[in-house]
Amino acid sequence: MGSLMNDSLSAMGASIGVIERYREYLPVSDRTPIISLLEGSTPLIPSPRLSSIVGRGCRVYLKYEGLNPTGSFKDRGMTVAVSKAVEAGANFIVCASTGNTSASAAAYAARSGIRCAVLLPAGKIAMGKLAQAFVYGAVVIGLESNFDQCLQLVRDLSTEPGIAVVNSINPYRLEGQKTAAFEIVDALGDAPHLHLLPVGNAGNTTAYWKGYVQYYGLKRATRLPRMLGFQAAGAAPIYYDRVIEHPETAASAIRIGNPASWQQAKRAFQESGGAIEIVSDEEIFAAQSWLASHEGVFVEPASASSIAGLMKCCSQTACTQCPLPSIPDNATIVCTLTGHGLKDVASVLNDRVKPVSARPDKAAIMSVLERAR
Ligand code: AN7
Repeated sequence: MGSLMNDSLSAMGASIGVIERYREYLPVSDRTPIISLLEGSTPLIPSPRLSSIVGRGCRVYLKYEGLNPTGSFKDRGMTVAVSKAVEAGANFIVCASTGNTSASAAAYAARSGIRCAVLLPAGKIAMGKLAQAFVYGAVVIGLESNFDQCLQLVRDLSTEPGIAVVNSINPYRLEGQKTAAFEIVDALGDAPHLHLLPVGNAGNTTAYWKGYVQYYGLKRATRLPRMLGFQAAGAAPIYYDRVIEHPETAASAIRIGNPASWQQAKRAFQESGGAIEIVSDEEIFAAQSWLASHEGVFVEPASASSIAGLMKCCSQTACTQCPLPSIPDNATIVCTLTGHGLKDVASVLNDRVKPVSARPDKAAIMSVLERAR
């Protein structure tokens, strides 16, 4: 059914999901039921202001993954993982999550008609993501533990018949997520010189690198980017090269102390001539606010870490192994923005953000405008 229906959808100019778009590079066959919400094909938005901050004729682009169906990059991997789970006869998918994976898993489970359970660190999930897990109909289990302990429990569940784990320890997740690298190369005509992204469980770094290497091997790109990852300073196991027992950051999506794809991501940073760095929560929130108010792009805090990182690289305090100075003039730079800002509105609704109260008449409004001019 898939191909006929999708042919006519394409003919009508409708969008297609990542499995249909990149089928030849993904582990699916005619027997795989395609569970899709038409994820992927997200915009690569030029950022003139970041480009001028970097200077030397460099062009900065934002891969805005917040525009996926559930508001994060997780949908790319979930379409493949859930399609393969259904193909294998699973009737329950489970995942541990800092929020976005659970939202995505719950949506794709709903779409496919199988059940979904999500194991979450209680009280540590942004409200938008929690609302998504509930409304898509998942069994939501809050645990008095952190993400890393939730993931261990999910590993323990994986031996149960009928249950499929859809965390990024499931290789189909990374296969789907690598399509973001394909899209970037397809849009730019080549790989960028530098790619920046936030790092939590490190699956996305691993997936991007896999995608870039694959396209390079197929001669779809003439180069490989340097990969530059950013962890929150209080949750930076790869940067410090040790497990963090009690990771802490207000960027709840990347509050992870023992990443599942640690070694693969470390290899990606090394092989690409890139680096793993840290940004403080203050730098993350400043970057989130700057990006929204200067480029009109609202992302969740974790996603702003790639922007915070780029700004840090352009400042005096950049690390000694920063790859930015070694990229050529007129280079292309891509920052992945992993999740939508509306996922976590509490993070911006602080004391600073209060409406100005005014009498409901024109003169009163005009005096407010005059003060803001
Ligand atoms: C917005 O949802 O791990 O380094 O359980 O939600 O591939 O883990 C989320 C991770 C970055 C980190 N930005 O990506 C989960 C989860 C956002 C995220 C990351 C996450 P990885």
